[in-house]
Amino acid sequence: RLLATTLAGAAAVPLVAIRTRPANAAEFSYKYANNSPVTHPLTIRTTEAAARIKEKTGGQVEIQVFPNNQLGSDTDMLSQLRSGALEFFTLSGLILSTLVPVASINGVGFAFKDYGQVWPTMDGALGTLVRGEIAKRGLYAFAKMYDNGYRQITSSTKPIKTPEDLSGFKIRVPASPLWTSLFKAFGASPTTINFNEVYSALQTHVVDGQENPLALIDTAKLYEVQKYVAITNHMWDGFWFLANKRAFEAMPQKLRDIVEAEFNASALAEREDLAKMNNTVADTLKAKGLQFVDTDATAFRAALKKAGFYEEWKGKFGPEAWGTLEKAVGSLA
Ligand code: X2X
Repeated sequence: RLLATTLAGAAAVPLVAIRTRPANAAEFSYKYANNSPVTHPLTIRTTEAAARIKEKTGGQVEIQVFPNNQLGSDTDMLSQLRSGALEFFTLSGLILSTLVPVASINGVGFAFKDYGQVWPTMDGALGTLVRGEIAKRGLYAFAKMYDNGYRQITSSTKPIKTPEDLSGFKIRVPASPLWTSLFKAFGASPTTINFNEVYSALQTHVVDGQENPLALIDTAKLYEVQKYVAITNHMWDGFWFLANKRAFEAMPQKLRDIVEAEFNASALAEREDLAKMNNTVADTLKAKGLQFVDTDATAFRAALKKAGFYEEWKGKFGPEAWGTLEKAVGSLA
């Protein structure tokens, strides 16, 4: 009898009250996460995109931004994205390569001479090829990558001036076979550590150095725990803006178009921010006490060649992907 009463009571609740949202609630309430500091242009510009999306969809799409590894490490966030616990995520192609091997191709050492080669390549045929492979893994990559930057090597123990200085050097690298391979080819001793643990790993001397673009070295305050930075430009790295495909396709096409257009527009703005920042960030870091070391890229590149790095990765990526890269940047191996 108690059960009957409860059921009767439940049935008395008008169904329409359960199904109707308050007038101002979003139809799609999604999350976007990243590994970057709140002051980094990546976080600033994606946050702006989320605000524009809310406005342009009349509040139907609300995207909450979780920067700075608030939802965990890159590895954690990639799992969350795949399961659908997270709907949007920006990730370095090199780390994404643990799921989509060809996505690390932009990280081939010294592949891009300058940004004049980077953007036409990643917005062009090579980017299209990588996005095609990403789509096979339940994810969707928006057309425009966000810039991370050209990477430089910092250290707390000694200046790195030549490839020989890297011999046995304990350096943190992100979780990616290409990164480990690159620093082994230099003769260094690379350890895989996610970005959320880098500051403390440097502070406690688990490793003596790491490599990142100057914008991240500044915004993540790595200069507090590092003494030198060697300007090596050994690799260009960028972030794919990724969506969980199921979650993205749950939106009507009209909303999807707005979301993608706004995150793509913010990617272009973020690239500009970093280009501007590149004119000033070295002086900012010098003022904060970081000592700059110039290097000869030819010597570092020759060390990679001698170690068989290019031959190895040419074989791993295969003729189609490698050919597409070389068509854009010239002969590498
Ligand atoms: O983990 C890093 O070093 C970072 C922040 O540059 C990437 O996202 C690859």
